[in-house]
Amino acid sequence: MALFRMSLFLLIHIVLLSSLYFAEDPYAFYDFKLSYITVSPLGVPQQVIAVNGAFPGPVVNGTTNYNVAINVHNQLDENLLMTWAGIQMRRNSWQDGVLGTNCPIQPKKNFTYQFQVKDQIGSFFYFPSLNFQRASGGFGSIIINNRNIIAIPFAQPDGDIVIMIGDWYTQNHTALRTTIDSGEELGMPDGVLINGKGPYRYNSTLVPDGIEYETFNVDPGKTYRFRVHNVGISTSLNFRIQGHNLLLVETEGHYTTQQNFTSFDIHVGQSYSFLVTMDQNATTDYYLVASARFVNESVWERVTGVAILHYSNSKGPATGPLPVPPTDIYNQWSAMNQPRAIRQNTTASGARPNPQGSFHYGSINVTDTYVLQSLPPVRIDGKLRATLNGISFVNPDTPIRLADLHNVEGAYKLDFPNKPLYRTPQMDRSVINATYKGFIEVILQNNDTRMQSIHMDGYAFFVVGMDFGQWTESSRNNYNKWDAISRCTTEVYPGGWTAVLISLDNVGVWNLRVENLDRWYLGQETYMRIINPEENGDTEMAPPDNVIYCGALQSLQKESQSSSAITLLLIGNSKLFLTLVITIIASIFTFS
Ligand SMILES: *[C@@H]1O[C@H](CO)[C@@H](O)[C@H](O)[C@H]1NC(C)=O
Ligand SMILES: *[C@@H]1O[C@H](CO)[C@@H](O)[C@H](O)[C@H]1NC(C)=O
Ligand SMILES: *[C@@H]1O[C@H](CO)[C@@H](O)[C@H](O)[C@H]1NC(C)=O
Ligand SMILES: *[C@@H]1O[C@H](CO)[C@@H](O)[C@H](O)[C@H]1NC(C)=O
Ligand SMILES: *[C@@H]1O[C@H](CO)[C@@H](O)[C@H](O)[C@H]1NC(C)=O
Ligand SMILES: *[C@@H]1O[C@H](CO)[C@@H](O)[C@H](O)[C@H]1NC(C)=O
Ligand SMILES: *[C@@H]1O[C@H](CO)[C@@H](O)[C@H](O)[C@H]1NC(C)=O
Ligand SMILES: *[C@@H]1O[C@H](CO)[C@@H](O)[C@H](O)[C@H]1NC(C)=O
Ligand SMILES: *[C@@H]1O[C@H](CO)[C@@H](O)[C@H](O)[C@H]1NC(C)=O
Ligand SMILES: *[C@@H]1O[C@H](CO)[C@@H](O)[C@H](O)[C@H]1NC(C)=O
Ligand SMILES: CC(=O)N[C@H]1CO[C@H](CO)[C@@H](O)[C@@H]1O
Repeated sequence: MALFRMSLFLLIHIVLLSSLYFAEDPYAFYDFKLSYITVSPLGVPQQVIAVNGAFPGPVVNGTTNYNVAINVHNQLDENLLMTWAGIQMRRNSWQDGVLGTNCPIQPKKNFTYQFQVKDQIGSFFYFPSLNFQRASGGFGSIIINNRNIIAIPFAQPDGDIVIMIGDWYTQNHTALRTTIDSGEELGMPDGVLINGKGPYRYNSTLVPDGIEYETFNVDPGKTYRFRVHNVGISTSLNFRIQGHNLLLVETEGHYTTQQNFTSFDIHVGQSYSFLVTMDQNATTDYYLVASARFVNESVWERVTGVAILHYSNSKGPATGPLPVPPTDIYNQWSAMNQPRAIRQNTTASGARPNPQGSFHYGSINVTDTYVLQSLPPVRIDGKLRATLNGISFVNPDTPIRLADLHNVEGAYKLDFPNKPLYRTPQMDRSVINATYKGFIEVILQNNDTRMQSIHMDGYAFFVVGMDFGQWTESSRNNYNKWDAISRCTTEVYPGGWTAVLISLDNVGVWNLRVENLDRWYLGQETYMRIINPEENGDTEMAPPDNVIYCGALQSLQKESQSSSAITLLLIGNSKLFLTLVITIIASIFTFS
């Protein structure tokens, strides 16, 4: 007994010691319960998806290289997957939370996501990826702070303020799905929410009484970092704060050259950090506005989110008209100057101590070019579908990498065309056969009539060019080969193109999608399968112990999945596990 107690004591001691030993990569644990709650953000009661009872959900806040474990409990009435957009999940597409790589978490079940935010910093957000659920909520912010040893390229702000903006319907995601399934467009949203709340009543005709709005409390003279995310369905939003400049400093994991803007366009799925200095005289509060962009604003007037910036020395409420939006909507060339002006600060350090510009992407030879063209939705087999290169993606029943590992034949096809084929559009399980360690150029050609955001999981890409018209080989002459921003979600103007360069160094299967929810739902996505032909057990992680099986592999699914806190801690940390085993064995020998 004494011996047993002694070893137990030792064991506990060793666990503590080991966790100290691995202190440079600490763990952060979260428990997320996704459930419906009833709220009335626009004055109409509706069921929204809350995380731990909150809408929007809690912030996931860590530091470069943290190991994050998030136990997601599905208390909804339909399948769920959570995706952590922009987190690169290095070698670990098992945790990506999209249908091509993960089996869904069924109602009443849970799944613990475990990943390391390796070599990353910046502002991102998570959301449920299935069934149009993001239209009902379930989203929240992800912050990855710099390690203490790496200075941020600006003075430490006096506070960190998260702002989630997005278009919103008073109908829930199941009702919106029904509309889309019937082949109709969703039409104009009912409003814009800011942090889950409706507009401040800046105009008594436009905004009904009794709507709860968001207030940001600040102190005069201080500078805050505003992290702004467009978590909406499909509307590009113009973000602005009355009387205040927005100093752009970061987007989706890279520090930008610092520039002031009076307003900034944020497209669906994008994240930005701005520094805002409270340098006004506070004779009143100030409006913070997110309004629909590239639409007829007199028709879309109600699609405007309004919150309040309240100085602690404010002398009264905000009054009068909202700050005016950009007046260039019918001159898109001028609007495109803004995204083109987003440059990477090449001398600033990011997640690593070396300068962000030390990866000289401009001098690397391109190995493959893919032209991905999107067209307006078309009918395929009687159903409205959206396509990329004429293919409307159908999710495999068995996730791609699981199918590979278990030799499931025909789960998907590796035949996604590398340019538009102009053949009859079709629905298919076609995936891009990409080459590991390739350096590829992807041309996103938007031949649809609406602004699109294109996102790729597992990667950040360099946005080297953007223009109107058709991309041609000579478009390459104007690429930014020096300080293009590296990010994970780029806008593609209607009737225009965006060119990105991607270094394919992250093994796995990664979703490439249109972030606009309606088009994504209709099939405007595919995957890139990037596999090391000389896989030696190092370039890709093995599936986690708690992997969920479905489709052709359904029979492998264990009924109950239980694991103690310690095994949880050990999954994915073989070094720690080894240390433990060795010490236990050693202690047995020492004491017997
Ligand atoms: C969504 O709305 C529909 C129609 O209004 C309603 O029948 C359904 O119960 C709602 N679903 C959820 C999950 O709130
Ligand atoms: C995130 O964590 C950092 C340090 O751990 C803390 O300074 C910061 O206030 C936190 N931010 C939020 C939004 O919780
Ligand atoms: C489900 O949650 C329990 C704890 O509540 C945990 O022990 C178990 O590992 C989780 N299941 C999965 C598949 O992650
Ligand atoms: C409120 O909005 C309506 C509709 O756009 C407009 O006619 C009216 O002038 C606005 N009222 C004020 C006080 O600005
Ligand atoms: C941005 O504007 C602020 C005033 O709001 C000013 O103090 C600052 O110098 C400007 N910064 C740059 C880089 O233009
Ligand atoms: C405060 O600033 C506003 C806007 O710049 C200006 O119109 C007003 O006159 C100022 N008030 C005082 C008391 O300085
Ligand atoms: C915006 O819509 C209004 C109302 O339908 C219309 O009168 C106006 O001409 C439109 N503006 C433009 C620039 O198309
Ligand atoms: C770039 O980052 C450096 C820190 O390395 C900073 O001193 C400089 O002001 C930044 N430049 C711009 C234009 O933002
Ligand atoms: C890139 O391509 C050029 C021309 O094809 C060739 O001369 C050069 O050696 C290549 N550079 C590298 C790094 O492979
Ligand atoms: C995928 O590409 C590799 C070369 O990168 C090639 O060897 C393989 O045959 C391709 N697979 C298919 C199914 O086209
Ligand atoms: C919206 C858009 O870009 N439409 C273009 C699609 O492509 C055809 C021909 O390739 C053009 O004529 C359209 O203007």
